[in-house]
Amino acid sequence: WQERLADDAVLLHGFALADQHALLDAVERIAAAAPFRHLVTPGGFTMSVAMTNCGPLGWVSDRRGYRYDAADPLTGAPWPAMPDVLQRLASAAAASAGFTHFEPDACLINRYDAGARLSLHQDRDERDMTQPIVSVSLGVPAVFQFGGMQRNDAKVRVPLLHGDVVVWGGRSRLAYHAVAPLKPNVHPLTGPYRINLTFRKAG
Ligand code: MD3
Ligand code: FE
Repeated sequence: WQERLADDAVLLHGFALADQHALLDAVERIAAAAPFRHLVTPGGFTMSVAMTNCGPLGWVSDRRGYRYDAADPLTGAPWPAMPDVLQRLASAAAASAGFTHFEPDACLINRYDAGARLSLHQDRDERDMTQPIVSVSLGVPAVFQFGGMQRNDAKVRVPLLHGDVVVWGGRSRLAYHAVAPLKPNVHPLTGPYRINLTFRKAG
């Protein structure tokens, strides 16, 4: 079922369950070509979340800043192609939340192990803020913290479970958000990990 989290933010419970095996197979193949790595922030901190990407553009961070790049800085090669199953799931989820014709050109894959977290931030490296973001959660559950347009606004805690999909657009597109430190846990399909796929139209 669908749950409204905020203006233009919708949680689609279990939306990815029918594709769970295909999605995790795809993540494994992508990571074989573009391995998970811990990026460094412009401030010099190493992120606790391990990341890779697929699709025409990948999100990267280093001492010079955050940006989207067509090449994997680790190998110099283009990011692996976005598998059809991922592309179709993202478009279907967006459409189901009212955003038609969503064609992502970037899929950031975040891998959390116990203790890994994402501190409070906005997603503002994309060109067209009228395009939504679709996020797919797989494996170990996490607590997502959803705030407002200002860093200090109150936050709502939203548990995100295996198979959940969230679509953020419109008035929620620039909301602050974070992921609380992952509790040690095991999932039958991912072991100790939480995998999050974040689909964006970046270019
Ligand atoms: C709310 N990832 O990679 S996706 C990120 O679970 C990121 O790995 C989280 O935030 C994760 O930037 C959550 C959910 C998400 C993404 C974009 C948003 C929530 C958002 C943009 C606006 C508001
Ligand atoms: Fe984000």
